[in-house]
Amino acid sequence: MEIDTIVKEINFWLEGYFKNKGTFNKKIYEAMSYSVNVGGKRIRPLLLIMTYNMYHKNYEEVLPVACAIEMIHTYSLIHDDLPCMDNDDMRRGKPTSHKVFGENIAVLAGDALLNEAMNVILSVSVNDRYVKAASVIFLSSGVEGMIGGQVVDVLGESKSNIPEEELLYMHRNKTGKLITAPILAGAILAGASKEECEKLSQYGEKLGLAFQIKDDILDSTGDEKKLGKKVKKDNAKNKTNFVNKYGIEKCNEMNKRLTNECIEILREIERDTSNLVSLTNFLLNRDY
Ligand code: GRG
Repeated sequence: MEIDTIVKEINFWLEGYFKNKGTFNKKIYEAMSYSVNVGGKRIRPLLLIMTYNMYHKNYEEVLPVACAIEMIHTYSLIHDDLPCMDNDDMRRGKPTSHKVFGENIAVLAGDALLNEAMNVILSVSVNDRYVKAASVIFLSSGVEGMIGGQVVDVLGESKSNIPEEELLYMHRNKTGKLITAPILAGAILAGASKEECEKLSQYGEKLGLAFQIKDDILDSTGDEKKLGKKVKKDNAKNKTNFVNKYGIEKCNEMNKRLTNECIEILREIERDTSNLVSLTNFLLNRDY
């Protein structure tokens, strides 16, 4: 399985999805497509496909579900960039949705992507596994997941040093849940055993935390052009993150330790986990 080939297939599906859609409402498809197709590493759909592919070769069957998660992720980025949230001008190397389409259309484009993700998943759901996978995905992006974490993030803006427990809650939910969800959904869709699902969930939780720590490291030391977004935002807002709480060195150590633990868990699964191992290592070493 070539990672580049899958990314191309994901991009092809996502580009095709919005083509020739709409009448008087055409603008909303344009805005949705703009943010989805302007770039992005496609980590979440890749995680779903790679997990599913450990069990079955025909990953094309679950490609729409994988792409639906990318729609949910993109909705969260559009809303996160709004003036009432982080107020960012650049995302994925291009002007943010509200800069291009205005705030009203950007809000609607985010809402519409979440809604469309549900439509996509429902339209391909042929058995109980899809219902279970959908439940994982929508619980993870909701109040007990991504939105819950974002609430703590927003409320934390006025506090300069939030306790470790709250910081972990914030990141496990805001970022971590939407990293674990595609892994678990991929396993459920593939019919993985309960034990394998448990192991893959543990892997996802550690990967999600490592992903956020790396995100904080890149926010502190990364290159704005490579990242395609503004850096050092947390310090400007006096917001607690892993780097300003523990320092770069400790964060690098934590990141390496979590990555090794992720790989250990993958080794305990008696399947070909080599693609997930490669992706895990890529996420540790990435500079964008
Ligand atoms: C519902 C009003 C309302 C707002 C929702 C839920 C939410 C706002 C925001 C979620 C917070 C958020 C943006 C989390 C994502 C954190 C993160 C590390 C994003 C970057 O992900 P990458 O690196 O980005 O995978 P690319 O661009 O590569 O896909």
